[in-house]
Amino acid sequence: MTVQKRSVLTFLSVLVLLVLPVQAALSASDIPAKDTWRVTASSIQSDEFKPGYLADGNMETRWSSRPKDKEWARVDLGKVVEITGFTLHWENGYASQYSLLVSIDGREWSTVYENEDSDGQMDDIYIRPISAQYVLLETRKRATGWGNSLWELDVKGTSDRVDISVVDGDGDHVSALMDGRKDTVWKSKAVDRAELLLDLRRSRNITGLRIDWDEQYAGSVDMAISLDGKAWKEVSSISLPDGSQGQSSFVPHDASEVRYIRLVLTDPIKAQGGFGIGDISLRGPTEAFTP
Ligand SMILES: [Ca+2]
Repeated sequence: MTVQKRSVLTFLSVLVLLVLPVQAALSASDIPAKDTWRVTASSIQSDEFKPGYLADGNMETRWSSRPKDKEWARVDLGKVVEITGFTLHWENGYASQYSLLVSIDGREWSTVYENEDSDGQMDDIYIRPISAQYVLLETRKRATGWGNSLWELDVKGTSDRVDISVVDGDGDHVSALMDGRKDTVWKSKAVDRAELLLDLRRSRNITGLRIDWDEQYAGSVDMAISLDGKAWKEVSSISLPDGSQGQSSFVPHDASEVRYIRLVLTDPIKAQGGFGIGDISLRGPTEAFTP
């Protein structure tokens, strides 16, 4: 090979190295269509409950593992994308304890979400955005004697992310409000009233939300919803019982299409004021509002 050819090749390979990450970054915002995913699982209950049925877009087909606690299902999305969350549509045979892990290469995994007390139905999960190609659901404990069974698993991309802003009360770590973790906490300033605004960025059928409190819970929570961010409808108002530190609150409303959610926190439990929230998660129309 001549020096000239080699330098052209070197130039080309440098060019490829420069161009590839840009392409990856551009394509990272979309989650590939489900019919291109490859789904595998630790086991099936029978041929009627194949792994692929948890990602066929059909809510009448499902994957079910054999009736054991520690089972798994793995999705290969086909390329590296930015993942911002998941929606798990459980069948009655759900896992009350499970973890979600992601990986770039299918070998090294990072745990991005852990649930110790799922109530089944739909788990709508938001995480700190992370690049990955593979998603792994690891079940740890079943809620029933049946296998672990999912009607459908959705993976959220950048366009599904919820924008949260603190209108009143300010405070640090706003991103901790919806990162799927209770141990990362948003704390407001020492105020008697805080106001949070959630923009779901498209209208969704939401029936309320769950708030996982830090030590400084709010004695009262008011919730309003809007489709356009201008016309608001007050839909829910709850009072928290004494001793709600570290507990979860459910703020329900009648099912309706929602894009914006406004939460107003008042009655701080401490004289100096201030509120703390570990996580906020959304509830869908099939959810039963029992803690
Ligand atoms: Ca299905």
